[in-house]
Amino acid sequence: MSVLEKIGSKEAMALEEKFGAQNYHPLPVVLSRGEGVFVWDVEGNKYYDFLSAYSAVNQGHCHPKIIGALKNQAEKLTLTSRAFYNDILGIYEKYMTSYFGFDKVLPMNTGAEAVETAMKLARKWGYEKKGIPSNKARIIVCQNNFHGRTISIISASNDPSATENFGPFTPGITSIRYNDLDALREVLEDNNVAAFLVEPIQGEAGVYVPDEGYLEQAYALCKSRDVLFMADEVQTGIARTGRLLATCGNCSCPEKNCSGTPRVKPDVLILGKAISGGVFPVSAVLANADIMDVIRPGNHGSTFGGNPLACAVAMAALEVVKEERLAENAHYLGEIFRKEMSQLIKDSTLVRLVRGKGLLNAIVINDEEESSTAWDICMALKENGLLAKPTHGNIIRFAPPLIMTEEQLLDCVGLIRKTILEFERENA
Ligand code: IF1
Repeated sequence: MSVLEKIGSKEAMALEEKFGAQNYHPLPVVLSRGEGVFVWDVEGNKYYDFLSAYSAVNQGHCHPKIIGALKNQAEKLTLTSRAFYNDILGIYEKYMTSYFGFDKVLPMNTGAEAVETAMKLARKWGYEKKGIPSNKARIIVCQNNFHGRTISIISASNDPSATENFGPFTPGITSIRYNDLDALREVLEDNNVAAFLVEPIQGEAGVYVPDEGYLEQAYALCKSRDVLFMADEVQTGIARTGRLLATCGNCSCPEKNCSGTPRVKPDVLILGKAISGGVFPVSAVLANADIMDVIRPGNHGSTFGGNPLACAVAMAALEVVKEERLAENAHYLGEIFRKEMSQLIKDSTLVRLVRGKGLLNAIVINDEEESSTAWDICMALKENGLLAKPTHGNIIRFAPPLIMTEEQLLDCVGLIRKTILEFERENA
């Protein structure tokens, strides 16, 4: 069989079962094509993608501008390593720092690598700039966080499935309740705290939006204690929440509905996923010079970090965000989506609440976290032509590509409504 010979769903799943590490439990659908807000399975069935590869495909699948940039660069120079200069990294670094409003950027590949980079940066800054005694630096994180799956990052996790039998863990990481300023104030009493690492909205936890003012007051507390405020916007960034950034720092934001007053300008901004529109692994850590300059040659890096292909793809993907006004669209459609879901809550006993910002939303199902109801509903949604995935047994995340039209969104609302009400009747 030729390596690229077309295979059916059953065979594709069997191959993964037989030859792949079983580190995921995917919905039983085998995708072979994506375009815009749609994906097709190998049998040719068409679906709305309501997950967007966990907010990596904000610009829609296979966006022509991004694919064009990929093809063009791929025919010139894909990778030099950082042993040599090349003609696109400096241009990219200037583009990124101007786009997000920081002095410096450290390019990496995955979100987890960017988070690890930020943690290393914070520790080094803590020792060399804040004067924390050697090996005493602490990083504060929030319970129910998701920052990736490396050993140091899961050392900050309280999710047993992420931590069980992966010890011993990296020391110097303390977890506090999310959205709890008293807990943060208390832990910052320790002068050895170098940084506070936080998701502006906790995605995996179930799209938890903190109280209005939490981020701003947390930022103020950090500044009062000379602690770096590090925003993990791997999932909430790149227009997903209806602003270019959920922290919405004083960046060169294109959106017009912004009040213009920067809510929080992180000391360290962590980006990934949709920086590349889902076309290539690209992540980045941005900070001003007084922080980033603690990193010197030999301290950090990666073979592919900032490679020419990543630079070309990322600049095209970020241009799309501005040109197609994705932040404004996410803001506008998000309001409609939550309003429609609120109506569904009134008409259904199965859906308890809806929460989110922009087009990062979740519905909470009226069942136990350990139940399979959310999964079962996602299976029914799949049969009705919409792909979504539960984050927990009773929470379904809805995150379509930000290029969606109002007509398509309302079509999806209709599919979700139809599926939920049918599911309710069949399981009454
Ligand atoms: C999986 C979750 C989402 C992230 C934030 C860093 C990373 C992620 C806020 C690491 C990655 C992905 C990982 C992916 C599923 C997805 C996910 F369910 F795992 F938690 F989106 F919520 N910070 N999130 O959300 O970035 O190294 O993956 O590039 O591992 O299953 P990465």
